Amino acid sequence: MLRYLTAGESHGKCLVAILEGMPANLSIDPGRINHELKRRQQGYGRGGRMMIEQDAVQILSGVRRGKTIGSPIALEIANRDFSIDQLPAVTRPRPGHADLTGALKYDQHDVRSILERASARETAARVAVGAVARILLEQFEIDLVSHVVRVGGIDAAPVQDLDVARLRKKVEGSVLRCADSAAEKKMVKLIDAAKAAGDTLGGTLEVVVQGVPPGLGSHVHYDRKLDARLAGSLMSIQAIKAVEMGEGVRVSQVRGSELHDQIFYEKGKGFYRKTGRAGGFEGGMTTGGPIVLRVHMKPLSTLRRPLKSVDIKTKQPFVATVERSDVSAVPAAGVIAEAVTAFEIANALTEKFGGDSVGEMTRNWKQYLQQVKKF
Ligand code: EPS
Repeated sequence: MLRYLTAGESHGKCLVAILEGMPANLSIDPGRINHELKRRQQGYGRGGRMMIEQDAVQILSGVRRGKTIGSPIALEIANRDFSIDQLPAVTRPRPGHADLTGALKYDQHDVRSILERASARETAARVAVGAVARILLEQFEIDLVSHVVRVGGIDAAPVQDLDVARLRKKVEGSVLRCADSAAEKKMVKLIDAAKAAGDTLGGTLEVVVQGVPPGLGSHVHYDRKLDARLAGSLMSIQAIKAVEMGEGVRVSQVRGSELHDQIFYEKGKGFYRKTGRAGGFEGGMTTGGPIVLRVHMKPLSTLRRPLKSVDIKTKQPFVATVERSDVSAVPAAGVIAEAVTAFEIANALTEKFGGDSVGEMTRNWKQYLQQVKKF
């Protein structure tokens, strides 16, 4: 079983993560982790902070001569903007942020003590963990990518081809990680307009995973259902308000005959489906088909346009002051969603195939694929 913890504040010294349960003998290239960290820093609509930070990982433990040894892996990412002790106290909570509720709960009269940890900066640590999980997934021929399907009110044309390598080619060079270049141009304009108005924008992203064998997760108990674990993890990403799998919320609008993916069989090919409306899950287990997750992000809550709030010290209403912030971070949320998805799938793989060494896992994986093929 895999587990991890993160620590660190947005303007603290660094972010750290401890990842426990990774099998031994996995080659870890720090460059691979840094590649993911860099992807998270990109995307049209980000603010001044991303010009300051150049996220890079230090592996502090758990890796010897480039390979995991089964012990906890400690990862550190330094903050260039390490200024937490110099920054002024904050008494003006932003609607939509953790500010007010966190201050009430932890009895903090300087909201900075809340917002520093609530900040989405923490996701750099999660992306580092996800990058290690991804390296494990690669051993088992599992690949994944995210792409943006909506910013504000603008929708991209639905993607028909779910091949991850082809989708990656389409979105990786794009400023919004969007496969529909005409829609992307409109999204960029919308972000510019929101920026000019001192406002912010949310959006929707999709994560597509391919190569996952059938039977990860389990129907037998609520806390072993992989779709539920994934939904919880994705929902825990800052600013995410809804998560869908496959047809998602549309399942409540159609008849069963229009929804369920019918089952076919061919000798040599085995069991297969012609549709993927379940999003890759039945009974909380992977079906073996592509996993499609749709994640909805609210507009960021740090905006220059005044929203009504009350100073916690004076109890007087105030009008927000100008603050450095992103306008939109939907592409970054996609990279973070990939990371938490990679972690959950890697965790389910270690549960199914054993998590002590890569060799042991590989043997069990190959035998299981044979079992499924012969079934
Ligand atoms: C964030 C506010 C901004 C973002 C930050 C998340 O930071 P700052 O207050 O320093 O300008 O840039 O995101 C990151 C630092 C990051 O690495 O993603 C917030 O309030 O959540």
